[in-house]
Amino acid sequence: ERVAHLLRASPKAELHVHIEGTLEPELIFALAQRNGVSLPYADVQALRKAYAFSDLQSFLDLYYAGCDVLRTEQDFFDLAWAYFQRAARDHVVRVEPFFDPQSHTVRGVGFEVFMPAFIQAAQRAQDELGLSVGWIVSVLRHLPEEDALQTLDAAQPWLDHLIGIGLDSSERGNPPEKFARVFARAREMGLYAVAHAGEEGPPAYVLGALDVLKVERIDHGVRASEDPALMQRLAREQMPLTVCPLSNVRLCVVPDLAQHNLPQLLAAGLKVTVNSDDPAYFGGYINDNLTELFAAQPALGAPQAYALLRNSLEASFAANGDKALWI
Ligand code: ES4
Ligand code: ZN
Repeated sequence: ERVAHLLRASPKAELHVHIEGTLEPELIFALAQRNGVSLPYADVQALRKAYAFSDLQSFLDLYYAGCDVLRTEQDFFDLAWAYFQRAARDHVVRVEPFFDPQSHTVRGVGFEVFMPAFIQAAQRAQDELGLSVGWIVSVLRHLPEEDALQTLDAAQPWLDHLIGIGLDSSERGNPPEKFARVFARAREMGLYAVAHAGEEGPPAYVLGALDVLKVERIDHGVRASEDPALMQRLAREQMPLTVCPLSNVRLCVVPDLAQHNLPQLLAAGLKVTVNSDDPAYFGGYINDNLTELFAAQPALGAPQAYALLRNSLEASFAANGDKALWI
């Protein structure tokens, strides 16, 4: 209980959250009404009931369908501002949200619609909530590399407002190597690099993200525990892992929180962080992820709580001066 309070009340960074994954069913219905979009669900409860996933793809199908109600600059502002207010309540001081441009450009909604909204919401978060924001433009790995290169081109005018490049969507069959050119160009543009790897995919995908994409964080990475040599390397390099416990349970990556391998990853000396991924779909924001995990795992106590919170701030891409303020 004492540790749970420490976890909830302490300043922390959220390093793995998809802004489209913070779209709550209530907002889906409100935006559908505002935009004259019809939904194949009777009400909010019916939609929530559909959030029963068997794997990553079964989730992604609903996640991309949910995006369809996002049409105007106001929609994207409302989405991001609602999330920032929610994050501030969990004492998040720094957030590095992903956004998936291709889930919008495919519907004819371009950077000129969502970027001004994201920039304004971030500015307001800084001014009114003291919440620091760094946007990560994420490309969809189930689509061709050429599409990702075009997405990077479209992002170029907004570079001042971006901190990194990410890689998400269907992992199996879409190894990191497919995006070598995209990540090389993003690096030339001055972006930090992260990639989802070792969520559903094998440890080899974590290696590919490190060696070919040259990422500075691994998103998920929980399957690294299947490869002892990789574990030793991740520990030696202090490579941050942005682990999302409730996501892993909801997507059947692990059977339940009690069997999550996060304590073993921490004990092996890896730089682990706890994050919320798609909180509107997975049943909890960052403090829910922390407190539910600790409640389910007797091996987690105050030392682990302190390590996870400090890791989150250290692994952020915030300027060193900002980090010095928090750590
Ligand atoms: C995602 Cl949990 C997860 N994995 C991969 N791609 C994603 N995009 C949004 N959530
Ligand atoms: Zn994710």
